[in-house]
Amino acid sequence: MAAKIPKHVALVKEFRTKYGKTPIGEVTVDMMYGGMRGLKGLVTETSHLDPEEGIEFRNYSIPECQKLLPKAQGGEEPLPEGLFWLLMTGDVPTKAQVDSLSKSWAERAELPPHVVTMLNNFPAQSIHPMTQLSCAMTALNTESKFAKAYSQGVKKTLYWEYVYEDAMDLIAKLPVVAATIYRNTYQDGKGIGAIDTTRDWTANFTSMLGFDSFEFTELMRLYLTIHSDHEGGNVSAHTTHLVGSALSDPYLSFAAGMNGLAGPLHGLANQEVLMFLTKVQRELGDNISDEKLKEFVTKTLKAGQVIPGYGHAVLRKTDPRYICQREFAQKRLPNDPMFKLVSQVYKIVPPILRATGKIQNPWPNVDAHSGVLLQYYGMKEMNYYTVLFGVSRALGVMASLIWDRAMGLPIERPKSLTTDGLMKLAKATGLSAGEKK
Ligand code: CMX
Repeated sequence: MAAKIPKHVALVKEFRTKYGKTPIGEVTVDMMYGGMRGLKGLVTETSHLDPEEGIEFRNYSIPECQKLLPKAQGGEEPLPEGLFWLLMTGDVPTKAQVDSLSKSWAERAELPPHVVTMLNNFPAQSIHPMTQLSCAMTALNTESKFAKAYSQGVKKTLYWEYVYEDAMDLIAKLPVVAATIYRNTYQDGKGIGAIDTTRDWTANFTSMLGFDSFEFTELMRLYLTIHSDHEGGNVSAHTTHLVGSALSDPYLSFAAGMNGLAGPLHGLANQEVLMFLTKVQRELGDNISDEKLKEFVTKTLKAGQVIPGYGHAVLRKTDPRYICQREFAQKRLPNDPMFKLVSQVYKIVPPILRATGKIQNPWPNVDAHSGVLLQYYGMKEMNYYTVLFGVSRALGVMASLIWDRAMGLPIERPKSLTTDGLMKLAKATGLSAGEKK
């Protein structure tokens, strides 16, 4: 990083000097009222989302990452450590480089006592796991090396080094926080065990959760790799970036991003999908006919509800993150009744959504598949699923935050307008209800 950053900063400087005034696309009135959909207004170095091809991590697709990134001994899925290395540097790491990250994260994993006490004092059954996660990550900012260095007047060009240290600590501590939440909420709160510095990040996490099967750990390696980054405009990534631009430390920035991930239109959709599938099973029983499923989906839409796990603001085809989870299921649990239902939903839902004429993307996204895999391996607590998404998302948003500070990006502050001001700018005339005298 220390060698790459000055080169990239120099490249951007030259680019801005020569092309700084070049317009990139346009801003329409619809974009401003429509959640800024399609508006090109952010720089994110770590990944790019193509509407047709899906996510590319530093130009590598998911199948390429599955092939190229180092694996655990005896494993077939990529280690998330390798993905983090790739996001940070743009290089595919060696196994030795990945092992060094595993070791470093294991050594940094210990939580300060006040965070453990806080988590253990929560009435866990009545506070959503995502709320517990957000509170714990906020309280961890006592550990921020960046906040300390900033208060001591560190030079701007060195910010990234302290953000890097915080990012490494945060990623290391996150599975311990997440496993504590799981144990406190769904079990007796005991038995989380100690971190083993010879094991990888995911193996330590699944063992703290209490899931020791090799297959579940492999699933989690894949899961934690593919949920990490989805370029910069999604709610959790954009929020982390925005809050970080005020120089709030990485813990505060990440916690803010997690509050966004907790929304049902974003990360909470993985919980909602399993609830939807469970409701289908409860109401329609086993061996559901296509006709009955169609009726159920149509009824859900008529009631004004979304079909969770379907649709996307950028993607215009089946999410490759859905496809790789489907392939995992086809290989390991082809006869699972819930997987069969997920496959049937995949066949039935897109034509119905397309027929509404208003839904831009009728295809499934990442959240449509993850829950069925988790429940197969015994993790049936749906309210917890978004926490797993959050653990993975840390890899992407922290890598981006380091680059934000390395590039010296300023505080973010786009211009907003009132409708009145916007109408004047658009030279709007001939309006009836909205026209001003
Ligand atoms: N079910 C029902 N209606 C849907 C729909 C779905 N799955 N997806 C989109 N629509 C509706 C929208 O609500 C919108 O309706 P109104 O015009 O009445 O408000 C209309 O179709 C147009 O929406 P769009 O332009 O196709 O989609 P957006 O970019 O506005 O929204 C998303 C994208 C993901 C929020 C939306 O598809 C959705 O709500 N999906 C279900 C929730 C979900 O799976 N979220 C997870 C996304 C991935 C992630 O971030 O984790």
